[in-house]
Amino acid sequence: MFKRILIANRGEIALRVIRACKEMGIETVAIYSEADRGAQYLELADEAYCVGPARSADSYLKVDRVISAAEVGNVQAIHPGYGFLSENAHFNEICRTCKIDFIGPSPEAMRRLGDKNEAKQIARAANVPCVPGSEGLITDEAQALKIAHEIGYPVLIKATAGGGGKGMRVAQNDLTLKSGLQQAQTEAQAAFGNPAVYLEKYVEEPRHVEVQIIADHHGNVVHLWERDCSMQRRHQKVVEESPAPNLNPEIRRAICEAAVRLIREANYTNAGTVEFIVDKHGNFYFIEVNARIQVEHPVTELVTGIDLIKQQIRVAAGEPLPFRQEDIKQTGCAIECRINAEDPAKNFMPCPGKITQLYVPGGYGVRFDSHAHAGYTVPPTYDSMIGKLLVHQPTRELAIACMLRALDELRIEGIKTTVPRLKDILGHAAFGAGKVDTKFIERTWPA
Ligand code: MV4
Repeated sequence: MFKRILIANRGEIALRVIRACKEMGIETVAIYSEADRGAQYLELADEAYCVGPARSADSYLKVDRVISAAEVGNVQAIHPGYGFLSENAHFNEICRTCKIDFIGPSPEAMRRLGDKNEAKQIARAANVPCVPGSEGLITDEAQALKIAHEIGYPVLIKATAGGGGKGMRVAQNDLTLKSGLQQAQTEAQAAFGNPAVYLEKYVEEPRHVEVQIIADHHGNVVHLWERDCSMQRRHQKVVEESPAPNLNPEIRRAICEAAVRLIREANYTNAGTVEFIVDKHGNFYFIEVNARIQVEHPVTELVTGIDLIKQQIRVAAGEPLPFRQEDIKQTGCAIECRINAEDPAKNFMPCPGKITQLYVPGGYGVRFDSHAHAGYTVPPTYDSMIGKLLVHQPTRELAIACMLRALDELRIEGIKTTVPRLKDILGHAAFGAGKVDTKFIERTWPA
């Protein structure tokens, strides 16, 4: 087992990993930028190194500086968290070269699944349903038009190097397909250095259901059931929950088993999430794999009772998973609300600033994962999430009531937050009825 781990991240996920390490008797090395100097969570690490100025590109994304901190800190492994370098196969390779264990998949698996078109080929090989569309990449306009006529409009143009909704365009007819292709390829080249795109039938108002997976180095691959992440706004998740409400048990089992087949086919190890969309008829389609731990991982921890960060560390250290598929039960209902420093009255414009008062809710079944504290200044440089409020109760009705009580108890003074909108969502009849789809928020509260 590792003696010392560097956390190549910041904020609540850095604190989450530090906590897991401390409970495992593993020392921790944290890194921080000038913008995070003085943040209280850094004091919980055994050592902390400044890796540069506020701008991510000059600090958290600087591979040479992160590796230098790992060398100076004399660590055996690095936990990348989510975002930043967590899905950077080049960084993953550099860790391998420097004989520092990367707590995540191999560079090869990360690269294979990071190419969305290649990930679809792997899905097909694993007999996992994919959205009808182009067999591979689009090479010319005529081919695109032919496929669009076969599958029918609307179609989605997707960048193979994209993901998370980046580099996607909807085309309703031949004209917008031609212009959309041009724009998508130009954008993809600029954003990802790879213009390649593929086509899919556009599934209207889908639900977004993802399956948590963990795989060790001994051939064991298990799923930890699903999360429904349909409550999104501009591709940013707002509320996540498990189980997915109103999901037919046969579909639940089929989706989870398909995720396991795909991860096995991809020779993927450690924690990962297989993302699907589900249409209104209950058909599910593979979309992409997130080759990292995700913001919403605590939702799964609550319904399964498994500490995912500790399991990641154990898998990276070569240990076999301590459980089999039949041991993993989905118990009760967990809901997560992301708390962002944004102003709902100003179209969710980020509003960083100093938190003067923070009153954290508690009580039966309440968890608050956050690095924030009274006196903490939310920096403008990074994404606006300051914490996650979670509840876990025997039923969804009890979970919603508990979340509404906890949201009412949560006090964050000095900055604007998304708490008022979260109360609107959790209190909405459609949400209570589990009638959730990815357009719900934008449809119910148009910008
Ligand atoms: C789709 C889709 C509908 N049809 N693909 C791609 C990125 C991933 N995170 C979600 N993506 C989607 N892919 C097809 N063929 C719907 C989504 C999607 C979505 C799309 C637009 C706006 C918000 C969305 C939220 C979840 C899923």
